[in-house]
Amino acid sequence: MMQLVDLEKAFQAKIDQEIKIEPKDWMPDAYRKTNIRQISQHAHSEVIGMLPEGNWISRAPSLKRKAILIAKVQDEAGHGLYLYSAAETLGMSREQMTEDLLSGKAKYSSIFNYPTLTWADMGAIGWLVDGAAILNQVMLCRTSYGPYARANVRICKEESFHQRQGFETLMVLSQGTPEQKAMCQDAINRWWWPALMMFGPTDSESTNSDTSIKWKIKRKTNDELRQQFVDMAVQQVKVLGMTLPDPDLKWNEERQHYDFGEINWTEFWNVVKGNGPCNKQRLDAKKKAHEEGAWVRAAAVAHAQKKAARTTQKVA
Ligand code: FAQ
Repeated sequence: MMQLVDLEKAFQAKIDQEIKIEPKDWMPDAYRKTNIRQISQHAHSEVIGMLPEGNWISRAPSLKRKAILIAKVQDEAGHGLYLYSAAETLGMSREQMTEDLLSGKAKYSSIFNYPTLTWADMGAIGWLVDGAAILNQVMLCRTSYGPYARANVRICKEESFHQRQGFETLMVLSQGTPEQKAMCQDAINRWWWPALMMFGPTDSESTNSDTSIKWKIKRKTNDELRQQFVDMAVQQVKVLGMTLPDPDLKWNEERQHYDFGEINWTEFWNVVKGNGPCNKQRLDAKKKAHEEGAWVRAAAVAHAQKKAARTTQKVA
């Protein structure tokens, strides 16, 4: 029988050779645990992430915009489902994940605890929030756990459409009336810093990065991805004819990157700990939807049981 230390060595060798880890493969408990943690947080983010945009479906400025927004919000629900399924392959039940979310035990992305005050926020979320999410998820298409990597491939295909629709929404506003231009700039101002926080704490404060990089769950650090995002956004905002709300943004010839200002980490941790502007509202909405959806889950189970019983009868 193989010793634990040999199993661990064989596991790391597989990771080093870029062989995906699949559900039935041996894996260290900590690898299983941290994947469950990250994948379930990611799933919760997609699902809670529907709420700020869902807020604008009934107020979209045209039928076309409404149809696009509905499709986008539905996509986010789908992403949540792919991810919950990926986490289930590691032995975590969907019920447990939901319970952990509703009790406040499980985290979801800080970004979804900010309010959506104007229609321009739909553009800013698409451009900045989906934009930040894509950078992260493109990296996660190559994550070492097979089901999570494959879920991210599907997610990224849809997410790139989300980013473009957001940018296009802002593009229209940025070429509109003075009020529309001001609304566009205001949304960028409010979403910029929270979008930078999405990448997580700075590398020196990131508790999970070292092991996640060793196991190729993450391929880039939080600060590397954040820098990539800043460099990209600085160019894109010029196309909009708008500005980013950071007086310290400046090209650094030596680093070949843009320097940027200090992130308000006190605000970040405050939001992560549940004290952001909309944390309570988001969880209350999710709890209400869960309670009101109980009959749908019961009906789905009853239908599945009936179908299974019929199949068994036919076989007999
Ligand atoms: N918010 O040690 P690290 C989307 C926590 S999807 C809240 O660096 P890690 C789609 C972290 O969990 C957006 N908590 O952690 C969409 C950890 O606590 P723990 C979500 C955060 O895991 C668009 C602690 O801080 N994407 O937007 C945050 O190595 C539009 C220490 O941090 C994903 O979830 C945060 N921002 O790196 C939907 C992608 N950052 O768990 C609708 C997958 C960190 O030890 C509309 N996740 N924390 O108690 C990841 O890539 C990673 O988990 C990171 C964090 C990069 C988010």
